[in-house]
This record gives sequence, C-alpha cells and structure tokens, in this order.
Amino acid sequence: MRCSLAGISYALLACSTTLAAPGWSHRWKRSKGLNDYAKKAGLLYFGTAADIPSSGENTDVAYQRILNNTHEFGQVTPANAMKWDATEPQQGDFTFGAAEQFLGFPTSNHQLVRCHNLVWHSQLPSWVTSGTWTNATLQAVLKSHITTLVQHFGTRCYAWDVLNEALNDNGTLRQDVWLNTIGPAYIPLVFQFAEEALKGVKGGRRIKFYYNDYGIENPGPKSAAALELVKGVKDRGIKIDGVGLQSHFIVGGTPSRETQVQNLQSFTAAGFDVALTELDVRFSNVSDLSVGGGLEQQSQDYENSVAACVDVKRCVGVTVWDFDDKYSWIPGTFPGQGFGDIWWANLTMKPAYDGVVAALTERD
Ligand code: 9MR
Repeated sequence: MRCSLAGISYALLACSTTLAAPGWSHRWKRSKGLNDYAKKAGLLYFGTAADIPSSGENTDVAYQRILNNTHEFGQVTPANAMKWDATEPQQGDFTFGAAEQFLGFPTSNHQLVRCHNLVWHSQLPSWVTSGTWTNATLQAVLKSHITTLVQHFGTRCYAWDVLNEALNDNGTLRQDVWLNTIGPAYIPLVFQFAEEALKGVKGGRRIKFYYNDYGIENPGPKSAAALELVKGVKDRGIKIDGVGLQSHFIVGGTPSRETQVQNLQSFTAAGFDVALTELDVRFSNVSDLSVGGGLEQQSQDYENSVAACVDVKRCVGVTVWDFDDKYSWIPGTFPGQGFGDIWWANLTMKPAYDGVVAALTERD
C-alpha cells in the first residue's frame, strides 16, 4: 500500500486500507488501554512524554483527555519543563513554574513521573555554556543545580534521568562544557551529587537514577560504552539504578526484537534496570509512507520494541516521546521526516497502536 500524504486528514483517507484492518473497528469499544495491558504483562507502566506547558498541549482538551487517561498512561515525562534552561535560566535563580504546571495533573492522577533531566549538553542557558569556569567553579554549579532540583521535586519524581546523552556514536565521551572543564570525572560526580541530595528528601532512596541515551539500542560501540559508563559509576559505590534507552527509531530500520532483547540483557546482566524512555518510529519521508515499509512496518517496529521490553525481566516500562504527531519533535529536528507516533495528529489511532497492544497482550 502506498500512502502519499499532503496532510493529516488526507493521510487518513489515503491509508484507509490499513486503518480498516482487523482491530480498528473494536478500538472504540475498548475499556482498557496501554498502561492496563503493560501492567498485566509485568511492566510497571506504559508512559508518554508531554510538552507542558510550552507547546499548547495543556489547552488542548482532546489531547489532555488521552494524556490523563491512566488506562493509557501510568507514567509521564516532561519533554522540556525540567531542563536546565527552564529551571535555572540565570545562575542561582531557580524557576519551577513550568515544571509545577506540568506536575499538576500527574500528581493528583497518581501517574509516575520520570523527571528529565539533570545534566545534558543541550538546552543549557548561555550563562553555563559561555561562562568562564574552572574545574572547581563548574563542579559547584553542577552540585547546586542537581541538589536544588532533586530536593525541590523530591519523591514526586519516580525516577531521574541524572545524565543524558554523554556519549558520541563511536562510544567516546561527548565534548561539552562538562567534559571539557571537569574531564571524565564529571560523570560519577553528577550521580554522587544526586545521591548526596537525597539526604534532604524523605524516602528519597526509592527515586531511581538513570543514565539515558539514544543509539544504544543495538549492540555496538555506543551501547558497550554506555555499559562501561554505568558500571564505572556503580563500581565506585555511587547510586545508579538503570539505563534509559531512548529508542528513536526509523520505520524499517528498527532493531529486531531479538537484537533489542540481547542488547537490553547486556545491561540487566550487569545489575541495572532498563527502560525504553523515548520510543518513536518515524517515517524517513513523510510524502511517501511506503518508504521503509508503510504503516504495517511501523506497527511491527513498535511491536518488536515493546515486546523486547516485555521479554526482559528488568525492563520496567516503555515511554513514547509524545503520543500523537501533532506535538512531535521530529519534523522540527528532521525536516521531511515524521508521523512517528502511535496516534495521528487528529488523535485517531494508527496501526502502531495495535502493534503496541499486540506486544503487551501476546501472553494473555
Ligand atoms: O522533545 C524535546 C523538544 O521539544 C526539544 O525541542 C528538544 C531540544 O533538544 O528536546 C526534545 O527532547 C529530547 C530529549 O530531551 C532527549 N532526547 C531526544 C529528545 C528529542 O530531541
């Protein structure tokens, strides 16, 4: 089948063959959702990122209805609201308004929150990237930021992505302000600062600390380097609980279920939890969805990824990086690519939604 797309509503017409596939007509009658199926399959949650409050999602009633439906999502991740530029735009001037707005609903709704993130090379305010730092002054900046955020949000965070994307694709450490100023020692240090901050958080030891990265879903140099990185922290006796595999995939280019299982097990065998933290499967050419294999292949790619998590004992959950195309980060970052989510922009489900359900209900 070929879906030539000029826009979303046209996409639905063009792809009606697939949308009429078995399962589609029953979706409206379902009382259960992805989080229900995930828990039944042994996962802790099925979750999504949401870009509240900056994207307009918070005023989109139809979007909110799905986001807040705990049958679908038992976990949420703030796509931007807790990042450094949002939380410490000026040195020592902490602003939690956006993050608090994000947290409003999940808190009352008992959805777990994967807090994202404490240390990253991107979305840093210019006072960090253009500052004149010594090793000691930059360590003090890191310690202040990490301590303040960990203690402010406390156990409202089920988990923290303490460190995000510290590796290059070849497995070497990424050159950024942290590495260039402090050296590789910054890595155990940021986890140490996060652990020390827990002394000020009642019940804080239960907050899970993660290293989170993309391109580590296949065995290879980057995945091996991520394993060494997390082992290096753990071997120093510093708290680190898990590895987040972002899982930003391309239709037809997604690693197989077996490959993902084998790769996930390399981390769990070393004593780490794992989670798929930012899953999406994008089309490389939005004007021709047959490239890569079409909607059926996208569904299969989602199914393989979620099934891999179900297959691995310490894979705790799967988070999609927003659930519908309307708010996807993909077209902005990869022009001409997109439609990577499990709902279309008009909030109807794609075959990919059924792929996720199939993975979660395989053993029923
Ligand atoms: O979804 C986020 C998008 O709104 C931001 O513009 C972008 C800036 O880098 O970050 C996106 O989220 C990223 C996440 O924090 C880390 N992994 C990759 C995600 C997609 O770029």
